[in-house]
Amino acid sequence: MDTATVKKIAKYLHLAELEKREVPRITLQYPELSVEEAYEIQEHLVQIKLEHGHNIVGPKMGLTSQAKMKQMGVDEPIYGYVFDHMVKSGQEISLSDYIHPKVEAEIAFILGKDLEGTNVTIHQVLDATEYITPALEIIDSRYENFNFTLPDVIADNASSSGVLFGTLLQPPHKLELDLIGVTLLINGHTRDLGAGAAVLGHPAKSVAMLANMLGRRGLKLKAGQVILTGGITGAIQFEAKDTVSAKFAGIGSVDFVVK
Ligand code: OOG
Ligand code: MG
Repeated sequence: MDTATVKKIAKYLHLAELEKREVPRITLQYPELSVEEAYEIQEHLVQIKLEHGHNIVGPKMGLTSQAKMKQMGVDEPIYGYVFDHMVKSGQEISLSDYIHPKVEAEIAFILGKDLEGTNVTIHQVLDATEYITPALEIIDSRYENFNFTLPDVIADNASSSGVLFGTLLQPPHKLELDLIGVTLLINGHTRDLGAGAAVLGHPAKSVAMLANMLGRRGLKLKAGQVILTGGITGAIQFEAKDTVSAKFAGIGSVDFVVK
């Protein structure tokens, strides 16, 4: 795929995000699109967002649990980027800011040191992690009916759209992150549940895999970045007036109300 086409597709996806409009997935027109080319499109999309004055909060992992892979029909973890404009600080979100949003409960890592290379281990991740905190990620695929193949979703920055963090920050050392239970509730009703181990056996493994995927592209995880490790449960659609909460054992909760 030539650079002009890569750039054209990145612009197409950026415009869909800006205009909050669902668009046909790109593999309908480019059925041969490879994972490698999809990451090139994603890099251009990231570049466009940087040129628009947005800053990267951190890369994120996606499709790291069986629940998510089964739900989306994709069987490989991917990464994308969370930007500062996606982080919601209040407890209210507006449905009109999204196309067809869904929410997922995740464990986020805040790095105190860089992580670089292609053989980064769980131990190195835990050593480099300053804090962990609970998060609710709002994903909003730019594709019609939230329907995509692996290259489509990679090019679309892994459906990244919004994130809310918990208020409690804890160093990871005293916690058993794989054993942290989480329930995802809408209007007080449990809609899904799981534990940290749903994410590749241990959420730190997701960060290690991310570091190694970036390492293969000559990139690294940087101190200060906040990393989402991937939805523990399936993603749940919400409606106006819903109250959405994720309750995590021992690390706090995250809530928002939909306007
Ligand atoms: C892709 C984004 C996946 C996660 O946590 O699994 C993701 C999608 O499902 O639309 O963020
Ligand atoms: Mg996610």
